[in-house]
Amino acid sequence: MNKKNEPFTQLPAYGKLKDHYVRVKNLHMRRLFSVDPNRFKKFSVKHNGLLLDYSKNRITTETIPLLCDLAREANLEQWRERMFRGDKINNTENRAVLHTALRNCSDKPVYVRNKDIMPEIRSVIDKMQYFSEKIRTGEWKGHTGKRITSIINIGIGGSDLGPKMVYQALRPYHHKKLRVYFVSNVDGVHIDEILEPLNPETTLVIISSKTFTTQETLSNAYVAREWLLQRLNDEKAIAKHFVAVSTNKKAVQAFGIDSQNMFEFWDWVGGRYSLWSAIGLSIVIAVGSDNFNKLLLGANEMDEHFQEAPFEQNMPVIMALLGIWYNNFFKTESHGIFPYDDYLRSLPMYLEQADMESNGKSVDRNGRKVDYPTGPIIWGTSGINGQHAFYQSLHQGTKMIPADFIISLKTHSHYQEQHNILFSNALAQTEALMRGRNIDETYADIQASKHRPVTGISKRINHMVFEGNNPTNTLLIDKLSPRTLGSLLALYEHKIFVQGVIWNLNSFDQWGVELGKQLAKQILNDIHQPYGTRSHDASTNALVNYYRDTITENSAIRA
Ligand code: G6Q
Repeated sequence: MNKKNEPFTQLPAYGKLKDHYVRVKNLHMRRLFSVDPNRFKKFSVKHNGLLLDYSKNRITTETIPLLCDLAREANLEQWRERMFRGDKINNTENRAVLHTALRNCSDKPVYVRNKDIMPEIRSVIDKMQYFSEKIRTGEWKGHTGKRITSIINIGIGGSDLGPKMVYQALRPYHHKKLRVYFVSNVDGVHIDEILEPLNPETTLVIISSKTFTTQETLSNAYVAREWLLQRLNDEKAIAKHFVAVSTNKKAVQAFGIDSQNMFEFWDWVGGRYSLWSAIGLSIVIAVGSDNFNKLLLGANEMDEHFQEAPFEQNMPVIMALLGIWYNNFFKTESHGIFPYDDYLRSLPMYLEQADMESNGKSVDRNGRKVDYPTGPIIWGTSGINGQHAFYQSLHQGTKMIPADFIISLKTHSHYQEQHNILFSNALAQTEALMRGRNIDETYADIQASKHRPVTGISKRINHMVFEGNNPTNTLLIDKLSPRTLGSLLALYEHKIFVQGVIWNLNSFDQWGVELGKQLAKQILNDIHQPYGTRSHDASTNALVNYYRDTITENSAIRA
């Protein structure tokens, strides 16, 4: 919110950006590069093992200062300060937003309700580390005296996507004798497939749920409990094979888990920002305390950069402002995330939640309907696979799709030439998206090609031309490690925060997921009734009844 509580579209900088947009919207980046050989130098920033090259964007030297003015007029500095110091900026839930405190590596206190929360945070981290070491060394034994070799994290949304993505990303740092599985879907085949090959005697189940009321998670947790008890035949086994991560002590106890085996976190940690908390327990078990601390450190270093660097050199601020530039001026609708690092293959899915659950909102923090586009559709997949799938549309479709290309400089694999191929492909894509290929170049390429078609070139030529001028950011990571990953994830978190401030949204609630949950309960109830339902619309009634009839028929056949 700015001082006069106006929408950001009323700010003076917005008006200037509108005029600026008219001047630059038709400029081609190919030309901008040809007239300014220093473009890379001007439009790139480096921090903590990350290099952001944003020169392949549709901007001139005027654009970034104007966008930074917009951020200043939207009071970004004040909002940033308010978040870090623990003000209740999640106004609809009356909560502070302090995932940054979870990775506070300094000795600065952080206050919530006049109490320094750092000692509590450190004590949970210590407890996680102590427990994880016992699992990693084999000191913790299962009910029958065997060491734990498999860990299942049962959780969904924020209690799944973050830990799963980090677990995959840090594969080279895994404990060699431990394997972590993630169950989220309430579709029984998910848990079935995971449990089937496992031995309950050597399996530890982590139930990760902030509220401990989530239907999918609890129902999977009961399936796992049943599976274990059927095989080990002793309620006492629960204590050795089940732990919980939650804010809800009572519900954890009601499930039968001793509070000694519960790892706590707090209402000021949003689900999708919680991998840094005890929700990261599966990560600590897999990669060890030192590596988890490095993950926190990397994030903390990005937090500091975000707080201290001038906007013009501030990585998350720049990425956020470029997003605003396309979303609100060019009116693009989506943003692609293309990691050219197989270990980051789940990053797009993680960011879909982080971004779209935070900023996919049409009412501002004061409850007023907004009249400007807010959060874009975030999507993507691992880059090289995408090239053979949907990149056609990026190059020659009718929609402009700004995108981030994320590439590691050094590989963890033994196959350097494979990495060279991967790297070349990533840069070839950003170059092609920026430059395109005009008609003369297309003719020349065809002439030079060994396999040139002898006849009919003129009929085909338009299909082979690329207009280019498609914007991309290139993010180079020195090497994917706990520390660089921490920085990368915090970078995106802050990007999302900055955009939320400018759009005047509360990025930390998620009311949009409630209605469906509520209706699902009603429909489940209808399915269990002995008669058909008439309480919904005609479509929903018919579909519910069709399903009900099918399962009733099936059970009659089975009986
Ligand atoms: C994230 C959301 C949501 C949440 C899940 C799981 O910000 O709040 O994705 O993480 O619904 O909730 P529980 O952890 O409470 O089971």
